Amino acid sequence: WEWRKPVAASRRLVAAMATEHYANVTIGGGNAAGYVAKEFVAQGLGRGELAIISDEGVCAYERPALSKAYLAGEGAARLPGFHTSVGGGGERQTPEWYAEKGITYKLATKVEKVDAKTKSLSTASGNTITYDKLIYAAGSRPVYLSEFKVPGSDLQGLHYLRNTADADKLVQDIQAAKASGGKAVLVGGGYIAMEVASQLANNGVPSTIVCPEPYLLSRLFTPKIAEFYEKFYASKGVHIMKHAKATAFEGSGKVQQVVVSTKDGEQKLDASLVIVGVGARPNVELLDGQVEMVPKPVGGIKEHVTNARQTATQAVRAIKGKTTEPYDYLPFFYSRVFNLSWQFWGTNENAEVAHFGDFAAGKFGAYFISNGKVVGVFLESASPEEQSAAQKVAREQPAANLAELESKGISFATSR
Ligand code: NAD
Ligand code: ISD
Repeated sequence: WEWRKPVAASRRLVAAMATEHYANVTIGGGNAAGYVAKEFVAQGLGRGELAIISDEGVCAYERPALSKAYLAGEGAARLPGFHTSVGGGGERQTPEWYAEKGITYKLATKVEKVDAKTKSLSTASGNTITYDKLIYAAGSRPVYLSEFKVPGSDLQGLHYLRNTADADKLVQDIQAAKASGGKAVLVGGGYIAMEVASQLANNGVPSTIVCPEPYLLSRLFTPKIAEFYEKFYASKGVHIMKHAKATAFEGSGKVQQVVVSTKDGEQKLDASLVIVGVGARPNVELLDGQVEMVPKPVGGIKEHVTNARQTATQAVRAIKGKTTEPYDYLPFFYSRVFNLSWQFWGTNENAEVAHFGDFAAGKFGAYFISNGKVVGVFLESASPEEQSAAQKVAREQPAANLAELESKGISFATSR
């Protein structure tokens, strides 16, 4: 027995050393984490009172840049330029910023288990961390085509885009395609496909969007709005295949061709790189069975970059006892492609649409009406004043009818 004692004692010592405690812990190092830190600092934070645990290798950054300015070729955005909270008009929170504020930022650290009852979590490297308050901000991951067993979906040259590591690999392949005259295929007809296709065109790489729906971004655009963007993309040399599905990827080791099936049959597209944007899944498994979730198939917590920023602020205010108000969020979406820029506030669910403006000149919009009220507004190429007026309309939901909205156009919002 004698020889065992020191071993047991040293095990206890190691266990004691590996357990850390923080008043506040944030799991996830995405947009929300950066804004959590910002709000804690604004509300007053003692040294050592906050730890952020992230499996990414860099401190929180403005994720929207990855499908936009990060891919721009010359003058592209790079860290530390777009660390949070520059997108929300705040300071650039570099690693030094967190150190100065006394915030522990654990990079490249994967949380493997959370026990909400005992308020503790364990990391892949075997450390245990306990907390008083936990902010769960683990974000999403891409939907992978391997989940659907699409043949060839494990070939090199297939890209997903969620973090800087993904974006760096994509930039390398874009540069290689540029140098060798390669072509790209985009699988999916949503945000990633549209934003990345515009950057490929800016880089001089020809591309084809393989869109399963009858028109682009069909969960938000109307057919008339989509038509404008589709014509614009065509004028920039982006080919769009609709009602089309990528059914296989071919090549030896690296992708060379994409098999696409449409209602007219099957064809093969040459591709030296493929970008897959077929949706995202929330990373909620760590809390499975421990908290209430949005029912499936949506699952998890609805997320958008503005929502991530605002929920972060709300969570910190609630922790600090500064608010008991329920969270009030007006859904907002936006995109920037080529020299275009659109915004949408509110909802488009089960709504009738009043289009307005000059589609030929590229300055237009749409009101979405449900039960006699304006519930959503879409604008392309709008001034900041027009944008604030549209946002106010979507929030206040005034009564209106289609004919009035079509004839008044943007002045319905700006003259209120
Ligand atoms: P998305 O939901 O915008 O588009 C998904 C597209 O993939 C749709 O056309 C869909 O029909 C298609 N699709 C779905 N399953 C498929 C399958 N098995 N095979 C082929 N196509 C399939 O998703 P995304 O473009 O991948 O973007 C992912 C997420 O990234 C978005 O949900 C959003 O949160 C975020 N994002 C947002 C912006 C923005 O707001 N401007 C920009 C980039 C990314
Ligand atoms: O507006 C955006 C954008 O461009 C994104 O990539 O929201 C997303 C965020 O990253 C949230 O997913």
